[in-house]
Amino acid sequence: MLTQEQQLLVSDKDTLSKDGHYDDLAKLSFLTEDILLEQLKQRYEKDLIYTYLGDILVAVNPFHETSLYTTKIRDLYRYSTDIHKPPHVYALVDLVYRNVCHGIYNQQCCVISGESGSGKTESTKLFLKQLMYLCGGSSQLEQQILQATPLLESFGNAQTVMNNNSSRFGKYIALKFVNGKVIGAQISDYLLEKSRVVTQSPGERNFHIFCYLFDYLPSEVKNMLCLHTKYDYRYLLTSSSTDLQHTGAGNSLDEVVNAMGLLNFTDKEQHSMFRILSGILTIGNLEFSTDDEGFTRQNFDEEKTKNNLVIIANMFGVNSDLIMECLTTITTLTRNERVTRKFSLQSSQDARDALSKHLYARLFSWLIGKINETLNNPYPSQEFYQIAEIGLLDIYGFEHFELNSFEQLCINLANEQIQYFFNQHIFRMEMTEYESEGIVAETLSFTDNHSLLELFMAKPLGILSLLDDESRLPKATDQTFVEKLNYHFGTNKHECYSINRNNKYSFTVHHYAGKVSYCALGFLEKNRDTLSDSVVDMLKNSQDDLIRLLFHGNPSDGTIHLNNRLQHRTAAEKDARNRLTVGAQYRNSLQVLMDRMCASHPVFMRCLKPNQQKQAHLFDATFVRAQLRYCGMLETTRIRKEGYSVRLTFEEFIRKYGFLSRLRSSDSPLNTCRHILEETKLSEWQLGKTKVFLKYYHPEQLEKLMNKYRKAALLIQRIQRGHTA
Ligand code: AD9
Ligand code: MG
Repeated sequence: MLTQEQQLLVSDKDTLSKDGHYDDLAKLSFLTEDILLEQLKQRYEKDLIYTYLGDILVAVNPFHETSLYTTKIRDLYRYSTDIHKPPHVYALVDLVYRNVCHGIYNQQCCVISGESGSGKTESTKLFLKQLMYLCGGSSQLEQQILQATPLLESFGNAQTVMNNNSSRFGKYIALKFVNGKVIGAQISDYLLEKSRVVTQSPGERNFHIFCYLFDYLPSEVKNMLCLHTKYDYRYLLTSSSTDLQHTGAGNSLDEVVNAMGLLNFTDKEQHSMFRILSGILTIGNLEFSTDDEGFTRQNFDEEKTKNNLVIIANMFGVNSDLIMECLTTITTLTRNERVTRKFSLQSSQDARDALSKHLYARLFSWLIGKINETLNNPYPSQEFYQIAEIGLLDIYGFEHFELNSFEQLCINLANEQIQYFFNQHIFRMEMTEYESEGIVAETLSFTDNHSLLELFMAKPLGILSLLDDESRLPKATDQTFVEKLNYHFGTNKHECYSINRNNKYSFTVHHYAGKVSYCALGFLEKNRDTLSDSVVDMLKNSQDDLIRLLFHGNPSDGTIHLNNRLQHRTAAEKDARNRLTVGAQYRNSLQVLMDRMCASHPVFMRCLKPNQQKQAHLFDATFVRAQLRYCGMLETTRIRKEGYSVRLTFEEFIRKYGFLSRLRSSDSPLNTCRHILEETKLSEWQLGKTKVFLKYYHPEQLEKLMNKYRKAALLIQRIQRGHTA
């Protein structure tokens, strides 16, 4: 039997590979869901995890190390013009990179989708690494771009029941190129699941970085940070799971510290970061007790609590009495009179956890801003250089747990947006264009999720808007929010919504990937996401430069910079943004992402999860079938097979491929295109009113012809020069 590497190295001239499996399922003459599933299964069993559905790449997570990424294979997909190379993520990289080098598309994006644990982040890493390899692989900037990943993963990923290294934030990496060389990168992040800092569901963990502190820090540094063992911290044990053994997912602290060094984080900044992390863990251990009236006691008698308070004060660079005051009382200014009220036990616990979540989220945001500062090389004006961009989208996958909260709602909304974008591209835009250009093609139905997006996004009657309304009303509760949703969307008023009659806090949304019941407890608070003024003031005046900066205080020296986003935001913008709820900010950031993607030429990669047990060599056909179904994979394959996914205006086509034929100026653009196409001897193209319609495999064939013509032209030139010399 051939090894995986050999299987790939055997370049076949047919899409039917040596073992009788199809590399491109759009080439099958007869296609049903069963055939699609069976082909994927047979390939998966041979570790052929990649398959084409036309120009869409499907990857089935192998859940084990494979030999698919050796240097030999990396080289095989380097500047490859062979259209019959077996499917691979590297083939996708080669394609987008060639598009950059040949100036074919100036803005492209690679959209990697799939449910949680299906392999999006791993694919993104493989993509990025190969892309850097193609453009040189040795410059400092290329290394810095690659190093951003372990750093972000350590702060933004965590173990969930679906994935041991689950992304708890979304990211879009935009890479900029000039003449095939990478000249800079920018990372945009989407809603970090900060509630994980203070609580985790059963079987889940806090962000990796907290565990790394204990697994990898030398004991003298741990002593300096007043850290004990990981079993001593409530924030690490909230999931009732006491198993905090390293799962091998993610990276090591050494890698993270290395990455920080390479990305220009100073020692002082790194030290501050560790102190903040230690302070967050310790504040989680603060226990409160109540006085006779049921209010939180301001005096901590217990020795342990006193000690913790001293550690927190030390780590955060603030006064310990002030911390106590902030977490046990609230002072308001009414008619020029300061009124201080005592907190209930619950309010104190909430204030403590809010502080931890905000501090961590701001630290994460600063981290990204700082990375962006390093990766965003100033470059001479665009007027002189053609800058091309490749965007890479890696968001959190669709989630459906036993208990789904506000975070799952946001995560699933992002996945709905991506599915909508996919549908728009693959189906709707294609069909609209056939119609207007008078092209004959088979019409295909697909599951449109537009109505679901409306359910979430509509103003004023959408889930997010109603949540905002409730968040503004002082008397509103999570229950009144669900009542409003039930009133507006329940009892068959909206096809994607149903009421849960046995639970007043619960409602069900019919997502493209299945029904999800959300528990609205905590929705209003998570959406408001407020932090008391007194806590902000305290941290603004911290002795620690980094903390002061995170809360927009004044930095005392130049080593800790404001991140880009903060720097460039005017004071007015800052105020406006500060007032926006989490839902509203998220909606806006998704809109910006969509606009950006719509302006790009997209390539799609669909990751499939073979089983729910995260196991190697196990293909659960029912589970995979469900994924194929909700992603519309069968319809996608059909439209790739029947449709014309490449559409170029006559002018674009002539500009790109005019070289392939002798052009006559008297011909109309339409006739010129016809002339070129006839000369190439390609089949199955169509000409519309203003555009050439090509099959997904035509550009590769045309490029191959172009290469042949270029070589011939060079040869003729050389011969002519030889004659004249
Ligand atoms: V989530 O939405 O962020 O929760 P992802 O990103 O889709 O999810 P991830 O890439 O993290 O999933 O993959 C999950 C695990 O599958 C990884 O930690 C690897 O152990 C495993 N995996 C994924 N892709 C590959 C691969 N190409 N080769 C080997 C893989 N293992
Ligand atoms: Mg991920």
